[in-house]
This record gives sequence, C-alpha cells and structure tokens, in this order.
Amino acid sequence: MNSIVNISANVQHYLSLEEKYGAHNYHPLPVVLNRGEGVFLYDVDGKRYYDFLSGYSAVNQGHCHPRIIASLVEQAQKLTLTSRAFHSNLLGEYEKFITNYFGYDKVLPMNTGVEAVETAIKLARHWGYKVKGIDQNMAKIIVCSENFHGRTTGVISFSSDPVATNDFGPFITGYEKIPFNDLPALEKALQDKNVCGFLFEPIQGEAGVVVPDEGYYKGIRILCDEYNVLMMADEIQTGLARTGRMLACDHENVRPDILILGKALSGGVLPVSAVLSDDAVMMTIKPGEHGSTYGGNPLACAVAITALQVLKDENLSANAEAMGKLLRSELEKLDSPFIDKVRGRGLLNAIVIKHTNPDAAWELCLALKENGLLAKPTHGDKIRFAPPLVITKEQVMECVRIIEKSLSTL
Ligand code: IF1
Repeated sequence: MNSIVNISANVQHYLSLEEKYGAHNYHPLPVVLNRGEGVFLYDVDGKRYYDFLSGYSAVNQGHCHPRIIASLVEQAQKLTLTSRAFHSNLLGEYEKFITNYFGYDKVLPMNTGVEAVETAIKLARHWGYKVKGIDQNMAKIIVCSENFHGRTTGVISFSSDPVATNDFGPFITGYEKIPFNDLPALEKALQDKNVCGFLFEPIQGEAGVVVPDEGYYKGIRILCDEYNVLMMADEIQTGLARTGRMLACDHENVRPDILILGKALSGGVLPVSAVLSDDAVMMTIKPGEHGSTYGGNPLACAVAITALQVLKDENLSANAEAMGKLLRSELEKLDSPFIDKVRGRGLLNAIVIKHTNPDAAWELCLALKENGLLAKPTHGDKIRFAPPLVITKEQVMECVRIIEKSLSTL
C-alpha cells in the first residue's frame, strides 16, 4: 500500500533495519523522523511536517517543550530512580502538586496508560469488596463496546476489537459491555449489586473520535451515585487540555470517582501515568498490595510537574477549544465529496472518509505526508486530526490548505 510514495535510500535504510530486527506489530506510515519541535516533526532527509497525531495525544505541549526538557535534563543529573523501597524528595512534592491540581485526596503513580487502567480496576475491585461489601471474586466492572483502554491481556479481555483479542485468550472475567453513550443501558447494567465500577472514555478515541450526547457525563454521575458505583474516567487521551477543557468531564462539570491520566502527563518525554481518587477508594490499598519499579520515580515527578504547569501557563485548553472550532469549521467549508463527517471536540478530531476505494484513508495519509502533514487512519475510514495544542491560527489555516490539496489527489 506504499505504492504512490517515493522513499529515499536514506529512509529505506531505516525501514529495512526495523523490517529485519523489529517485531512487526505496527504498520507505520513510510516516514522516518529524527527531530521534533512544537507542532513540527522533521525526517532524516530534513523535510518538515505538521504533526497531526501528537503521539496519540501524548505531545499536547508540543514536541521537546523547552521547559519540560529542562526539567528532565536537570533531574536526570541528580537522581532518576530510588524505587518505592525508599522515599525521594520529589514524590511527595509531586503528589501534593497533582492532587491539588485536579482536586483529589490522593494519587497512585504509575508509568504507562494501561498500567494506570489496570491499577484503577484493582482499586475499584478492592473498594467493591472492602467498602461496598461485594462477595469475594464477584466484583463486576461495566465497560463500553468499541472501547480502547490499552493492550494488556487483562484490559483486552473487555475489548470489542477482534484484532486486539484474537489468539490472545484466555481472558479474565468480571466485565460487562454496554453500548457507549447509552444511559438506559448503563442503568440496566447497574441493577446488578456486584457492579463496583463503570469504566469509560469520555470520547472514544480509537473508535474514531466518537463524541457522546450532551448530558452523558452528568447522567453517568447521577446513576453511579444512585447505585453506589465508582465512575472511572479514562482521560488518558481526552485529558490534559486535549478537548478544550483540562479534562473532558469538565465539559459537563462532572467529577469522576477515579481519574485515569497518562500520555501528555509527561509532555511526550517519558511514560508517566497516574490514578487519582479520594481516600475512601485509595486507602483500600495497603502496603505491598500494588506497585511498580518505576512508578513515581523522581525523574517522572519532575517532568510531570512541569508538563502540568505548562498546560496552565500557556492556556492550552483555551487554545485547543478555539483552534479545534476553527479546524472543524474550515474542514466543513471544504465541502469535499470525500469527507463524510468531521467530528471532535477541542483538538481531538477525526474525519470520516467516503470513497469507493477501501484504502482511500491510507492513500490520503500518504498524500498528506508528501504535502508536509502527518496523520494516520484509525479503523479503516477515519483519520484522526490531533495536532499539539500549541498550534496557531495561521498554522491551522496552512494545514487546511494541505488537507484540501491532498484530498484532490483522491
Ligand atoms: C497503541 C489506540 C489511541 C488510550 C486510552 C489507555 C491507553 C490508550 C483512552 C493505554 C492508548 C494509544 C496506544 C497506541 C495507540 C494509541 C491509541 F489507537 F491504540 F487506541 F490513542 F487511540 N486509554 N492509546 O488511548 O495507554 O498503555 O498505550 O500508554 O497501542 O497502538 P498506553
């Protein structure tokens, strides 16, 4: 499917190395990058691209943000890891900073997003047994079909995607799937007294940026209160200013019981994730019951404090809101016969391609690459448009021109 791209010998060298020595667990666009700065990525031939994927929303602050890199370099020369067998001078400072920042009693620091999701599941189950009084091994978590919460065998146990689950069984139990954006289905599922939590993405990213109806988050909050179930928001992709508010749940002023963060928590510099909740939930975990070698390491603490501060100092939620509105309205104005839908919130957007050629979305991404913009299809006909939140009006307008020019090649 790379037929229409010209690949330099230099690029081919890198592709061949990965082909020969790396697992083939991805099918990347044929581009080899060696530098990032703000909204831009540069390839090994020196060509510049607009980044419209942002590391799947891990680079909200822009590539290699100078303040975040400075924190990384400074801390890297002092102390990078103590393990949790000992205390460090940064963990408590970070825990105070992030819990005040989001308004929760406590945080459990982890590394990757899926580790934070697994941690949230263990917390919800612990609370279910020790506080709600669910019988041993009977705790159930409600999830949404078409979800994406990560790729461990535990989390793919409740995936709807056969590509993510085929030949990876057997799976763990204790889950029930309901349709996303369906409050009656949630209320029905909550009749089961063994339910300890409802785990959801405020906007389903991998499913193609599916935005729920207005009132969905408020409805979840009311039902979880009524049935004494933990509202567990996976804001790993939608959080940290991406959708035009600090958290996607803020669009309806709703406070989840368990808040799950990752990706841009480090500004794309190293894996940092976190689970936040109040004492009633967090204090059900006792010493030795959960942990991780790198969880809460001082390097991650230093980077995350700065990454969070940058979001506020640079008003990135407001910029995401404004630039997202501009991007969607300009894409609508193109009135392209190949764009079936434009959808999203803030700078988490996607277009749905309409074309007889099943590879049209991929071909369009190859054309976009030739024209200086990097994006990738998700689930065949959808292309996510999610640039770093530091993008300016002029840059959005230039990107719309690139998209318009590329669409004409379809
Ligand atoms: C891949 C998708 C996005 C996430 C949400 C947890 C995680 C993710 C809402 C796990 C991670 C990444 C994983 C990456 C591609 C990307 C992705 F396409 F897979 F689904 F963004 F939409 N919750 N999403 O989006 O976090 O363990 O990866 O740090 O696996 O290809 P992680």
